[in-house]
Amino acid sequence: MEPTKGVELWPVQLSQHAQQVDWVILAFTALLVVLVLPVFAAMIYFAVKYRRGSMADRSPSASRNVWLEASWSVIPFLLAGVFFAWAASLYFDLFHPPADSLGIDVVAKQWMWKFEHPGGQREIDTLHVPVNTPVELTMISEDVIHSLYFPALRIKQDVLPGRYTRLWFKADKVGEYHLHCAEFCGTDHARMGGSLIVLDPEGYQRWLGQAGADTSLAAAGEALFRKYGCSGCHGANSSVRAPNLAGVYGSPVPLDGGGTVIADERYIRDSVLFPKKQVAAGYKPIMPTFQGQVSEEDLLKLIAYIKSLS
Ligand code: HEC
Ligand SMILES: [Cu+2]
Repeated sequence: MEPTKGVELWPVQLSQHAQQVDWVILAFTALLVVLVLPVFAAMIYFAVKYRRGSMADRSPSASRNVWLEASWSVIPFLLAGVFFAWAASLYFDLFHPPADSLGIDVVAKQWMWKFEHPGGQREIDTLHVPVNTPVELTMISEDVIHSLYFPALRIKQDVLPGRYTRLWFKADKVGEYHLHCAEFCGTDHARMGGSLIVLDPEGYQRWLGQAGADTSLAAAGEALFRKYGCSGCHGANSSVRAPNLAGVYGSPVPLDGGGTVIADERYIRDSVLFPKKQVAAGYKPIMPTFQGQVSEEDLLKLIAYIKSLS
């Protein structure tokens, strides 16, 4: 399958979400035409009627119709409100991935996209996913702001340094589609793209096998957990008083100085890079920072490992 070349004004609709986005755009365009056409018609009509030298009656109108005047403000306002609600609900969908989504990690850097599958398969600038399966991307940048854009899915999300962002989709057609960086990010920004390859489930399994990975993300994370000395403090038979990380992912952690925080990806990443920022209640702030030592990819592996302990 060749990716479509040239300008794609109306790319294929690769998901239900994409169809709905197109409906909003089409309907909103139709609404604008309906609202704007009478205005232009009236403009042309009055321009002709009251042209210089015409004999039209120019005396001020004696009557006023308040209801008519109010209606052309209120009706478009209400119609725009309907569109606001419609588009907002579509937008909110983007923040509610199904619980059974396939999680794939994305690390962006000048100028490439690195994708990591849970089984440890890695690929660059090409993303293989199974069809009809919700896929959730956890994304972070190693340098500047990038933005991952899938035209066929009608979704786009900034990828930031220092903070995870997410994107989810469910592609419903097998094939090869474009992905792009949609945020100007330096010299080779224009070349920071690649393909999204949607495979049937067997094809995806076959691809996973071929792509080959020695270890799953979580297992690679476990090795790093020892390499960086985390296990020296957090391990079962450590003499240091440090929290046991089993089950911590997704649960509330009481903090020193009050308050609690849900231990999500952000919290774990921050715990490793900025341990003093949020200290778990009942512990001394003795954890050293690993800033500058652990790469974003390794952080994602450590997180995969800590998640796997739950
Ligand atoms: C010198 C001992 C030490 C080392 C080494 C260490 N930690 Fe910690 N860690 C702690 C202590 C003590 C806390 C609790 C206090 C705090 O939140 O800073 C903690 C807290 C955490 C938390 C928050 C857990 C919770 O229940 O809130 C995470 C996640 C974490 N560490 C992960 C790691 C990872 C990953 C590494 C290796 C890259 C690591 N730690 C290395 C001592 C250590
Ligand atoms: Cu970029």
